[in-house]
Amino acid sequence: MAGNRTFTMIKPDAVKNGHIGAILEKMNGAGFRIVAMKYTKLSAEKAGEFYAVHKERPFYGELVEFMSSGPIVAAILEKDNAVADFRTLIGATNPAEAAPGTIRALYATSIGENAVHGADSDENALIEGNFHFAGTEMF
Ligand code: FUP
Repeated sequence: MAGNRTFTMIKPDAVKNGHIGAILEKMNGAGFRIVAMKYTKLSAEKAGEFYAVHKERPFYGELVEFMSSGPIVAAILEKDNAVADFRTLIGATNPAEAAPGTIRALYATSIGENAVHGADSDENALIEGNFHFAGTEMF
């Protein structure tokens, strides 16, 4: 059975470009409830740890540099079928391929600076949520 929580980050490009409010509105409008949220910044070390699964990929260095380049919004969101529905809402990794109206189609600038993160499985949603919010009160 699909779980009801996912994990997201509004990435440094979208924060810098002033899209936090619009993106949160899209999430709320699609029926996601905020369980936990914070405005924070990843160190290069923490960003590297978060994306460790991509360590061998050619874009890893740039990804870590970008994700630690400025503040982000990290959040745990709740909705039926959260992981799959959220990935539909954000659109394809490459904004050029993202469906019209999706968050990445609207706000991402490139495949590397693609506005938002969405967990890709229930298991990773839990791991990533704990990465940012272990010990934090959830609502
Ligand atoms: P997604 O699950 O859609 O976030 O995509 P991936 O897990 O495949 O990639 C994670 C992040 O790596 C992307 F958000 C951006 C970066 N990336 C690149 O910079 N270049 C690529 O070719 C693929 C991913």
